[in-house]
Amino acid sequence: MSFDRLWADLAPIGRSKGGGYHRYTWASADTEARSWFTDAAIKRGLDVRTDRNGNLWAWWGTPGPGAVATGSHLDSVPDGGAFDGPLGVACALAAIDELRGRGFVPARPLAVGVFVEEEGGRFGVPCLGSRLAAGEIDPERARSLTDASGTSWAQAMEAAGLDPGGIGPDPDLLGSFDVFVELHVEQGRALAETAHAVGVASSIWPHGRWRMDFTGRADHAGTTRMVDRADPMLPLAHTILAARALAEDHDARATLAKAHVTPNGTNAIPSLVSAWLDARAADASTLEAVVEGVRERAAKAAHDHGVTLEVVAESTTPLVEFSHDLRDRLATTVGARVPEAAGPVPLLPTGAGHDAGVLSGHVPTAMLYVRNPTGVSHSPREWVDPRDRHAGVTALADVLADLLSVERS
Ligand code: HGY
Ligand code: MN
Ligand code: MN
Repeated sequence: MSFDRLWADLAPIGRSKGGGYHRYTWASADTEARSWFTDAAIKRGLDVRTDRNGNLWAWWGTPGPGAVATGSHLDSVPDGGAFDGPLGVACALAAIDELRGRGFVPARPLAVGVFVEEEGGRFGVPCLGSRLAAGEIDPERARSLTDASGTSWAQAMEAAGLDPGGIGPDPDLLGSFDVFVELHVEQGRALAETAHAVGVASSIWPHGRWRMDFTGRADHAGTTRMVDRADPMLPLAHTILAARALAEDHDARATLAKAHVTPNGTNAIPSLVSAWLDARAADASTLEAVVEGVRERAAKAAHDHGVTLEVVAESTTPLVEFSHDLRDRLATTVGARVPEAAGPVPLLPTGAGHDAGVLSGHVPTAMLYVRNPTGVSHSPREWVDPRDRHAGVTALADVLADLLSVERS
C-alpha cells in the first residue's frame, strides 16, 4: 500500500535520541517534514499552496468553494510518538491513491492540510495555525510568542522563508471548505477493547493551559535559614499535589509537566519559578472548579511562603461537540465495512485537542480515530498496527468518496 512507502519516507525525519520525535515548528525537522509532504503531493499531481499562516494545503482539483478538506499536523511534542498528527496526513495522501485506484473521480475539490504548531510544543499555544486561520488568536500576540531560546514566532517563520506580517484570519480559505474531516491516532484505549480499527469522534473536552509564575527571593542555599526564605519551589510543590488531588476528586485531568526555574542553580534559591498547568474536564463547570481550586491553593501556598503568584491563561478551548449529522454519516460509512458482530462503530469523546476542534466553530467538522493498542500518546510508545494503518486509509477513502461524490450544495 502506498501508505507504507509514505510512512517509510517520513519515519526518519526528526527522530529524537529517546526513540520518539522532535519536530518543532519552523525548525529543521519541521522543514524536512514539510518537504516530505510537498514532494509527495507534487508527485500525485496535487496543487500545493502555503496559506497566510504557514499551513500547507495540497489540492486535488481546482481550489475553490464547496471543497472537502482533510489533514492534520506534522509537529510533535518533545520526544513525541510517530503517529500523533502524521498518521492523518499520510492516510490522506494514501486515501487519494486508493480513490484513484478505484477509478473514483471527485465531484468537488479536495484539500489535504498540514496545520502548523498544533502541539504548541515550541511556542506554547496549541493549534496555533488553525486558531490563526479561524481568527481565534490575535495575530500580534502570535507573532510575539517566543520559544525557550527567546526566538519569536515572527522571527522563526521569517527564517523559514515566510512572511509573518500576513498571519491572521483566513475566511476565504475556511469559507471554501464545506466540511473538514481529520483522521488521528486514538490517544486512549477505547478501540483497543473492541473489534473496531476505526472509531468516530463525538466530542473534545474543554481544556486549557495556564502559566503560573511564582516569584520568590533569590538567596544562598547554604547560608539562608529556612525561616528566612521566600522559596518559590515550595508553593509549586503544593500546587502540583493540589492539581493531582483536585483532578482525582473531579474525575478530570490536571498536569504540571513543564517548569522553568530561574536561575536554576543547585545552590541558589530560585527568584522565579514558572510552571504550566494543563487542565481538562468533561464539561466547563468541572474544568472551572479544578482550575479555580488549583489557583486558590497555589495562592495560599505562595502567601504562606512569602512568594507572589501570577496566573495567566495562555490558551483555552471550549467543549467541542462534533456535528451529529456528520458524525453519524461517518459512522455509517465506516460501519459498512465492519462485520455486524463487531457492533456499532464506537463514538468516542476525547481529552485531546485537535485542529478539527478549532475549525468546528467555523466549518462542519468530524474526526476518525485509528486504534492504538497501547493507548499511549505523547510518548515513543504510541503505536498503530500496520493493519490498522491500512484500515485508517480505507476508512478515510470511503468517507472522502462519500463526501466528494455530492455536488456542491
Ligand atoms: O494537547 C493536546 O491535546 C494535543 O495533543 N495538542
Ligand atoms: Mn498531540
Ligand atoms: Mn495531534
